[in-house]
Amino acid sequence: MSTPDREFSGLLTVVAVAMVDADGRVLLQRRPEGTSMAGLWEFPGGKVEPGELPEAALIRELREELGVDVEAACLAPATFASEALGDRHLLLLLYACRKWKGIPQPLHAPELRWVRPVEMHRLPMPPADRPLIGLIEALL
Ligand code: 9L3
Ligand code: MG
Repeated sequence: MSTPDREFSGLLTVVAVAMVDADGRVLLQRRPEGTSMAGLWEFPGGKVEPGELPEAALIRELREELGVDVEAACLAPATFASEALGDRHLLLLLYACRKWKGIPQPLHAPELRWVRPVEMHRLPMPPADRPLIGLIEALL
């Protein structure tokens, strides 16, 4: 059998980032049609591949999804959340980042939005992301 390890563990590790700009706004992206949780506003990121370090996965995802370059030293572990996902569990690791190279582009998402933490409460977000808002508010 060639099922990857993460299938056996039942745990799907996902990394995401709260990019914070000089005005204290945070970048959210809308999940595309045809994906799970389409239309919901999420902290950008994605799955950690087997054997990949979480920070390396996030650097890869940010290049793919937003076209920005981030250094590992600029990724501060912020908090985490878990969510039941069918017969598996999703573990979402959230990093905070205040420094990157390039201007974020919606390369995968239909839309990006810079929002104040208070505005996040009104946006529909995936269940794992929602409990992270409070920490981001406290951080800013
Ligand atoms: N997910 C939830 N919140 C997030 C991210 C980046 C991802 N901030 C969930 C949605 C999918 C799973 O994690 O169920 C994998 O994400 P992706 O690879 O589809 O981005
Ligand atoms: Mg993604």
